[in-house]
Amino acid sequence: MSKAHPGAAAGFSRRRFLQTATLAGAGALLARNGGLARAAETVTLPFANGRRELVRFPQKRPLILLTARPPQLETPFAVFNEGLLTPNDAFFVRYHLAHIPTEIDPQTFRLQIRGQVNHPLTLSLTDLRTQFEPVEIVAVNQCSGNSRGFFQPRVGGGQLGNGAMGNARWKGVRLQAVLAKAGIAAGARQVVFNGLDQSVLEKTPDFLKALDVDQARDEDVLLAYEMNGADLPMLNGYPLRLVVPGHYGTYWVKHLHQITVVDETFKTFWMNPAYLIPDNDGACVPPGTTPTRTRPIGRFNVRSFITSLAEADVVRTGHPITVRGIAFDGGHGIQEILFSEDDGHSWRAAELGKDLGKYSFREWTIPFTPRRTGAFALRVKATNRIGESQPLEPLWNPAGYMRNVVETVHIQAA
Ligand SMILES: Nc1nc2c(c(=O)[nH]1)N[C@H]1C(S)=C(S)[C@@H](COP(=O)(O)O)O[C@H]1N2
Ligand SMILES: [Mo]
Repeated sequence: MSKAHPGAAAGFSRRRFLQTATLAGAGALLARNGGLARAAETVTLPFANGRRELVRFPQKRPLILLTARPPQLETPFAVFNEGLLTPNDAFFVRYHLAHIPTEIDPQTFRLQIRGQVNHPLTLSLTDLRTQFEPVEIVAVNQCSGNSRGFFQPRVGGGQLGNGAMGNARWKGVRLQAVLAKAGIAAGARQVVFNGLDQSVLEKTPDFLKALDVDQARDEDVLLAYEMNGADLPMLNGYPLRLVVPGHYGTYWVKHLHQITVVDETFKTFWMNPAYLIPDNDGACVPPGTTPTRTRPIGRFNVRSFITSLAEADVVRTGHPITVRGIAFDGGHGIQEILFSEDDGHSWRAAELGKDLGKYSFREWTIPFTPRRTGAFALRVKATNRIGESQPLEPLWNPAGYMRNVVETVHIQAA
């Protein structure tokens, strides 16, 4: 754990020191099961068994604990009202396998590109930074199971509130450019991505994800080494992760160290049976039933949230306020936000805020004056540029993926 002594090597960069130091800390912390730095606080997500501890992991502020091994942490929802970019220390964390890296030496780290390519490559982080054009893109990362805890009837899996999402400015190089340098051989079908994390039990399959070659060649898919202007936090994939804008987080492989081009549709547990959705428009089936046809999960559906008011907040009657929130979709961009102060009976158009790109959270605001005392059910509904919107009633599927019902926040005016 202490193989790197910051003082030992001349010219050791401060960044390297900080990274190494933090990761050593992470290792110690994560190894001591139950020895996590516990904040005294808990939060209660608004569904049965929603009580959660707030826990501080390395490089993170206190986040909502779902599981400690592997780390699964949710962003407290109030963070989404602080700004359009989710700070690195507040960004959610999702892992499938318990053996996660806690220390990675950026000097010896290598990314391998192999398989059905004309020139297999082995690239250092410096190679990536110097041989390819740097690209930045603001994009939402969201877990397929974000908001699963709200499913009725309840479904198995991590009972998440709405905090398994985040928006960041990712910097890296185009996967397209790296694949072009390696030269994809004729007949190649898919590109498979492997991260450094491993399962503890032999029978748990390694976390491998695949994209079709065409998708992998999309100019927006990045190999990212920075997030919001800093190195990726360890728990978000240091030193390199895949960024697949508009697509669910399951494809955003962290600690990415191996890219294999294959001439088949790759079969891995994490592509099938995991992460399959009903093969229809709403990715839904009648509650309690099993889909007959499925397909791999893909792009985000449209979502929108009120961030400036929370459930049970009290506002002053007759006092004008600005209600604010965020919306996003799978990469077409948000066209319109409608706001209702009467539980969806009437709607008004909200004003859209700054456009940080079609994959980003889009801010919206609307003036609201409660003209009477009592309960108000505020709702928000977004539509994207190709006319996709959100259902007024929740759709259901057995894995609890892709929730995107029109959200409601109940407040009181007094
Ligand atoms: N190596 C690795 N990458 C991974 C995963 C994982 O378990 N291992 N989980 C994926 C899933 S399901 C999600 S939702 C995102 C979460 O990204 P984050 O932890 O940076 O928020 O990482 C993805 N990349
Ligand atoms: Mo996920």
